[in-house]
Amino acid sequence: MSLFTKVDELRSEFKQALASSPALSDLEQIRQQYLGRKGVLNDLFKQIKDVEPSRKGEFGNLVNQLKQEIQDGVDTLSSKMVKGTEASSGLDVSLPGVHYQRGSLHPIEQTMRDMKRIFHRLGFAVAEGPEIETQWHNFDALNFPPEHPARDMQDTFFLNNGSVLRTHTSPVQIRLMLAEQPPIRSIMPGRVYRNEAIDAGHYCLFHQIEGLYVDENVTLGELKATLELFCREYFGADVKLRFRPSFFPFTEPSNEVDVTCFLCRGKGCRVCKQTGWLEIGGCGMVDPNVFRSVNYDSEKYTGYAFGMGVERIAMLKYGINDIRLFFENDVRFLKQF
Ligand code: FA5
Repeated sequence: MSLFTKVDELRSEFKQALASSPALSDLEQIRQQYLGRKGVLNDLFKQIKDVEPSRKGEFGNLVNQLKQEIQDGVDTLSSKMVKGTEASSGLDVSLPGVHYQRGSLHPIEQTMRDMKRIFHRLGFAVAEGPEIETQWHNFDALNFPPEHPARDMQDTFFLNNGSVLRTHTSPVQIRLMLAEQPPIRSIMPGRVYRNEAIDAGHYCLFHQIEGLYVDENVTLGELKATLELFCREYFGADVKLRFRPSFFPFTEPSNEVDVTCFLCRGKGCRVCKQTGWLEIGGCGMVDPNVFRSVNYDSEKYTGYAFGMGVERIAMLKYGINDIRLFFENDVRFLKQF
């Protein structure tokens, strides 16, 4: 290959090297490879002695021209890259500052706080209990018979040592009554777990707020009045409540509490399955068997209890039609609260 062809070849090699988006450190290597003391251009200059005398001048000019092209190419690209680095690392002090987004409370935490605030005004203290519970607190002391379906593996997460992830906040009632004597007027907020199929209205973990009032002569009327007051405060004065007869082993009589559907305002729609009502929780008068398991005198004391699903209440309040949104933590959802 003639030395003249070699110059052309080096030029196109260099252009390819520049076009391959080298990093800043690679660019320095390219400069050394071509322009360094032991670089290819110095080699070419040394070979000028092998060119026939009449073309020595022409060859020298060609190599000098290539040297300049290489110098310019490396300089231009490296200055572009340095500028880019400065901008991305915020070195340009004339640019406006970066604004950080501030976090906010999760809608479930907000709902719990709003609910607690209302119950606080109604005279309720706050108590808490563990999320890993003994079967005695979660079931036996609450009058669940041994063969009750809620104890089934299908509904309850069992741990290897025989404890359970609490399936409701009602075991905190037991802990509270074992620790204190009546009168008791307390709410018990917390996370609960159920081994159930997940859908728009059900999740395997959710939050409840339990309520318990025990004293002499506590009546079902007081229970209804308390829940009505709470719902009016929380949902607004026009909300309607419905108490449906139901069954819980730990209350007698027992009711399920429904409020008017947030979407159709009671007319009937897809969300409320055309009933106009949505269930928010269960309630009832404490069963005397529960008083017996905590050594309370069931002849002397009566009491009411309720347990509400916090996610369901938040869904009603904010018109959310899928419980899973609370657990996905998509910022586009969370920042609306
Ligand atoms: C109970 O858990 C009773 N411990 C409530 C109670 C307390 C009754 C005190 C009487 C006295 P229930 O299984 O119905 O009841 O659950 C109560 C509320 O939790 C439901 O009304 C609903 O709002 C919510 N809930 C139940 N299962 C789920 C679930 N898988 N996902 C989200 N919320 C749920």
